[in-house]
Amino acid sequence: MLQAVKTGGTGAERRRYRTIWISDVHLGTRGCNAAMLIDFLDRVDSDTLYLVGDIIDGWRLKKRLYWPALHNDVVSRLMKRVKRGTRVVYIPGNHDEMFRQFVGMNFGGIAIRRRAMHETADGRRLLVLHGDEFDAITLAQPWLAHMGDTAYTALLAVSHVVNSVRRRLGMPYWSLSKHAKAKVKNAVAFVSRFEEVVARAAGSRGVDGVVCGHIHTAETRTIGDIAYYNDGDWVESCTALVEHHDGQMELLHWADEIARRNARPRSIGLAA
Ligand SMILES: [Mn+2]
Repeated sequence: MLQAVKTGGTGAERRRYRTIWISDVHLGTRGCNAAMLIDFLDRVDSDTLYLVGDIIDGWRLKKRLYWPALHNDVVSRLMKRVKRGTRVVYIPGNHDEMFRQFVGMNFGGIAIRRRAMHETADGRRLLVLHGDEFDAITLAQPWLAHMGDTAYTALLAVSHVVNSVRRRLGMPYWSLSKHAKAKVKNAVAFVSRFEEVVARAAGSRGVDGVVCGHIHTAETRTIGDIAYYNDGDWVESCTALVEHHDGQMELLHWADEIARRNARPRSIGLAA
């Protein structure tokens, strides 16, 4: 059940979960939806927070330094969480693989691990990993890597413009890549193949389920007898996976949450 606690800064009620998983934030890139992630972090809390990889985009930062103040705000909110007593586990992905050299260490209260075993409140064992370890097996890069960095950046730029117009019109956030992905048959095939490969690997380790990220496609489904969870990303879909205090899992679509919060009748005067 949800418990709410008063927070100091905003005075807003923070929804409290047992566990939160987020990944694929890509701090250091224009694609990162830092504002929406900050909104999320200011409204939810948890006993444990897993950062499931690609939090900082070291690949892109190497090419060109892009680090707006909002990206610092994300980092400082994460550090504040550690200070408040949240257990934070950071599992570096392929874009932040520079942190993999610190696996096994603890930095400022953040445990850096290659993978983790999470036990849910209802006693299920979940393997937590980023997911890029399966790129070789799935014999395909994620659809976004496949279409190329430049094309993806262009797609995000278009999405950014579309969404700033929509925001001005009071319309909810719209994910371009979500629609593009659904229309590309290869992408759909890749995603389901990735999900099956990850679930099979988890099954061979004798766990009840797996939590990953990497392919920017949020999902909760059962494959065979394995629970497959993908927490999505904060570039396009803006999703998080949460565990309630009774062990029930849920995917939060934060753009939808914001839309519900801001729900108001569309003004009649708007041009069609
Ligand atoms: Mn990745």
